[in-house]
Amino acid sequence: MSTRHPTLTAPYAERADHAVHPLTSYLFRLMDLKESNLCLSADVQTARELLFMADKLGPSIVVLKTHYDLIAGWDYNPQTGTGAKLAALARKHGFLIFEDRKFVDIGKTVQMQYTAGTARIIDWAHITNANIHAGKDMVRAMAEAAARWKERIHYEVKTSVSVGTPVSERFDDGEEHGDEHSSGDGDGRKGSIVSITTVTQSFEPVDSPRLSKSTTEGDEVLFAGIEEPPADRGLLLLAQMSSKGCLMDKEYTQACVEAARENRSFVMGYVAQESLNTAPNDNFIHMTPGCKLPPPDEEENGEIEGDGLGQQYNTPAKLIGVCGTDIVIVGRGIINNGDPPSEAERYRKKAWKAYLARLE
Ligand code: 6AU
Repeated sequence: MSTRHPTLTAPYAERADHAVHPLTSYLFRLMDLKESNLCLSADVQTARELLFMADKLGPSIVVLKTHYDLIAGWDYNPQTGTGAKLAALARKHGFLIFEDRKFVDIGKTVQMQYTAGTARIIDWAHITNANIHAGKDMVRAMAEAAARWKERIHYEVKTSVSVGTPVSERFDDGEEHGDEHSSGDGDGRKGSIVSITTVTQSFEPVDSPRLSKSTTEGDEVLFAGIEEPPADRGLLLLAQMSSKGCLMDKEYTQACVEAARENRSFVMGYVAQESLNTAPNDNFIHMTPGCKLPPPDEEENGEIEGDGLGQQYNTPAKLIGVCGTDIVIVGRGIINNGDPPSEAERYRKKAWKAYLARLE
């Protein structure tokens, strides 16, 4: 780890001023405002539970991480579905949505997976992540797709369709209607009914970065104290993993650092186990999973047991204070607790305390 890089002792509010990526800058400001450097990994089983957790734990977190593909009952409707509902809760409580999709493929494929298909991830997730084993070009491909998306959503397409559907009486009443809907040849035979369809499309500038003005419950409730996030999308590079025996070596991690520096307007930072800011002007944000606290009555500095399936855990104090991460990602440590909102608050306080201690 690079000790004493300036970002390790700079307050988040100050780092917001120097961040290249608008969403990173926004996130640092949000962290400062909410006094939270906690990301909830909402790995629950149903869309209902996901939205419940987002609503109840929203006040304690700055990022909510999803794996949309493990959620049963995910509704793909872009206007009223699960993504749109999550986005409404994000606006209500002030958090960003991070879809932990770990994209890895050739550039063209990831562009399509990111912006289209079933889930249309880019529409509702402010942040996503990528494993760059396929090569750095894939990051550029995603950046280009995100830039095109931003350009497109600046205009919301309003389409109204009016169809002149013939009413049944006109077929059945045996009368001729000498209007534009009927074409009779005047020989007494029944005229055929011509339906007129009018499609009007208008482009309206979207002032707010939200994509869809859905009527989702709570949509109009906005978190106070900060404006809505910018319409930019951001990427985190999966530079190191928390799992035992992870095959990502130093060379791979270094390639992530290079890819991040080459794509500063799209790459916000890393999912990593330690701070990777080493160059003087590096100000990337770091998010770290594999985080757990011992029960409240136990010694905090002891070893934390893994999950038996390869996951390894460290405390917020170690990850933030020693390893230099910015945001801790916590899943089962919170959601498996009997009282998730209180447990989220316990994690938020511990993680924030570790950050304040790092500044000293
Ligand atoms: O707190 P947990 O162990 O219940 O959940 C950790 C979450 C899971 C993992 O898919 C994810 O964090 N994760 C990641 C991410 C965020 O990319 C990388 C990693 O190295 N380890 C890890 O656990 O949703």
